[in-house]
Amino acid sequence: MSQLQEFQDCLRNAKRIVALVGAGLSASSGLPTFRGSQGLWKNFNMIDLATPDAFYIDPGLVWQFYAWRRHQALKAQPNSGHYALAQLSKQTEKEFITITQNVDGLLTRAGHRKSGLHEIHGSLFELRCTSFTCTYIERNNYKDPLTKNLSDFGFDEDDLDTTMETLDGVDEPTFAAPQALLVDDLPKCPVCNTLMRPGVVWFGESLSLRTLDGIDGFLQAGPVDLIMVIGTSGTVYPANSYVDLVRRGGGAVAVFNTDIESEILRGDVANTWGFQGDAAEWLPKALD
Ligand code: BJW
Ligand code: ZN
Repeated sequence: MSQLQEFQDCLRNAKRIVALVGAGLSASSGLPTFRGSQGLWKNFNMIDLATPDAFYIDPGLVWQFYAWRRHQALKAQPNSGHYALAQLSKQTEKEFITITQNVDGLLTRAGHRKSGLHEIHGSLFELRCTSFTCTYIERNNYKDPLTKNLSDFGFDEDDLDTTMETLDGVDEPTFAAPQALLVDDLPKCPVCNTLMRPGVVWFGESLSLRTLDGIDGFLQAGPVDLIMVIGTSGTVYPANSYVDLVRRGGGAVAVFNTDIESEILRGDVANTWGFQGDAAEWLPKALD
């Protein structure tokens, strides 16, 4: 039996399924990943910008980066991988959740069932007040640009010099030269006029307890038969911990990644499959 047939057999019989999703799922929608050869923004390592320290030191730089990311995400379209997961989320005979590390909103736009979608690193379209005494949160804010001064991303979008070549030759956008912005140029809380921040989870920050509880609730309700690990390097905790958790409980693991040299697949592990290539191409085939 081929790997794909084995996987599809497992999927057919599986009652409880988890998809763990990372940036690779949105790569073919034109959104760059974080790590690896295509994971670097021009002049900036984006991992350095995804920290509370970076925001504290230069909120203008970090806000331009996230304004640019929001703009890219809004321009992007969900791909067939997003749609395949959205379809699975609507199958009533399966219990299925997606744990996505992506903040781009593309699974929601593909029609993924809301109750089974856990955005553990937050959303580009959520804004939070930075005042310790104010709890103001704005959800589903799709305004673009957010402020007058967050409209210029420092490059001409049509200028191909500001793009990188992806593996399949499609030009990928890069965040280029930011301008110096003051706090007054950035989004302010409508309640207390304090600086707002992107509603994403940066390194060293706690994840939303509500989101974690939702995931734990599913994991504790019964053994998971299958976890699909899609387009993630699996380097970030706690997202990566779910794979071992499912495996220890006897669940099967299927990895969809362009780079299949993953720890998860080391050794001859039973009920573990690796599908190398674009997740957007594999998922519709595999979940068919
Ligand atoms: C394709 C493809 C295609 C390409 N098809 N595949 C030591 C010091 C300090 C902290 C720590 C430490 N050790 C551990 C920690 C904890 C830390 C952590 O994990 N650090 C590690 C890096 C070591 N974690 C945290 O700080 C987390 N908080 C925390 O632990 O709090 C304590 C706590 C835990 C639990 C409960 C309560 C409290 C927070 C982590 C937040 C991560 N935030 C970011 C930014 C989000 C906002 C934004 O988007 O800007 O999340 S960082 C970044 O990495 C982003 C991503 O979601 C995340 C994961 O990246 P992902 O998605 O895997 O992308 P890549 O680029 O890494 O991989 C892409 C993959 O796709 C590759 O494998 C490609 O091959 C593949 N690919 N094209 C299929 N077409
Ligand atoms: Zn406020």
